[in-house]
Amino acid sequence: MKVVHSPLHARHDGGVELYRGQLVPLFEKPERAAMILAALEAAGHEVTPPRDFPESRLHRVHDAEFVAFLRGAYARWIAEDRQGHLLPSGFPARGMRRDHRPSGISGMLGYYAFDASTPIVAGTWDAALAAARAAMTAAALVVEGEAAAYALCRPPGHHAGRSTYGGYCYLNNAALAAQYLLDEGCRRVSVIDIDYHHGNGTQEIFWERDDVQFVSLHGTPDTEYPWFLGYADERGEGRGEGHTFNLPLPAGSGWDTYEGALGTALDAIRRYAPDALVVSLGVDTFAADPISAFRLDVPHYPLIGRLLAGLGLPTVLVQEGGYAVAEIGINVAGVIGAFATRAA
Ligand code: Q9C
Ligand code: ZN
Repeated sequence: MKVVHSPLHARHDGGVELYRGQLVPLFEKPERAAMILAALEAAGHEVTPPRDFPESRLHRVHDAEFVAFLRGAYARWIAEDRQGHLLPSGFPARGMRRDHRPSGISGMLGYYAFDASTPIVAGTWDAALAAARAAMTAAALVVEGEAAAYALCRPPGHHAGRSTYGGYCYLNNAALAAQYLLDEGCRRVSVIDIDYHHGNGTQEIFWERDDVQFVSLHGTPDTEYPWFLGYADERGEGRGEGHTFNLPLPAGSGWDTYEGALGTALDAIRRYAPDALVVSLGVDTFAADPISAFRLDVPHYPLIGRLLAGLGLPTVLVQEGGYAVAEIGINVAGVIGAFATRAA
């Protein structure tokens, strides 16, 4: 399978996150992409760089002022004489104003961010843009006739909304890929999100749309990040009603529970009958993941790849989470290798 990847991801490095009361080095680190790339190259997959795209492609999914904020945030921060990484320290909660965007950088951070685990450092914009381009390039390859393509995105994207960032995500790579497929001729696209965490950003972006189905399998937000979206009673609104489908599972779930839920998700996609599929591929469902609590093991990832390929759809796979760095390569390569074999 063609793998789209840019070394620019490595510019997003050196950040810290607020985790259980401590500032700790970001779990979402450059070694993740290096391990995935090494495993895919060893398995013989062809690696290709992202293409360039006009900025207007980003605005199909994201608010233009939000994109401009992300691009300029670090320079603003330095200009206001602050140092190091940008992390927000205050948010507009219930009873406060959400309609006014403060002009100072600290207020702006709280306005656009929804957590304190997503730092902006000097190279964050370059890396986020390269990841978005990788996802759109993988979509372009599928439009041009590839059965499937994989975008090795870092930073990930599924928590980023139309004008919000968080959960290690800045631009929503999977949403950009789905929108690209629609803009280039697909009538309906399904997004299946199998990252451990609910893809709140992708859900929000397509909430009122009937040309995108969003199906997600994840740790229940009642105890798991991102806590405030991803419940089973969220089903979309307006034209989008019935096109969002959440399958929250208890922390501690193993393969038996997971396989059943994945089957239910795949049945829903078959009923929607899309022209193409986007997979938000997180492997933080792995038992040894340091921030997640499902119990999947190495042999389960090829099974997931086979089941996804069994839909028989043109497919763009987009990397999301996965923080057990030692096994991230073998687990991603397990999905991609099995998918490529089954789809061929
Ligand atoms: N106690 C992705 O996998 N911190 N993002 C969670 C839990 C943020 C995960 C803290 C986790 C974000 C793409
Ligand atoms: Zn995740």
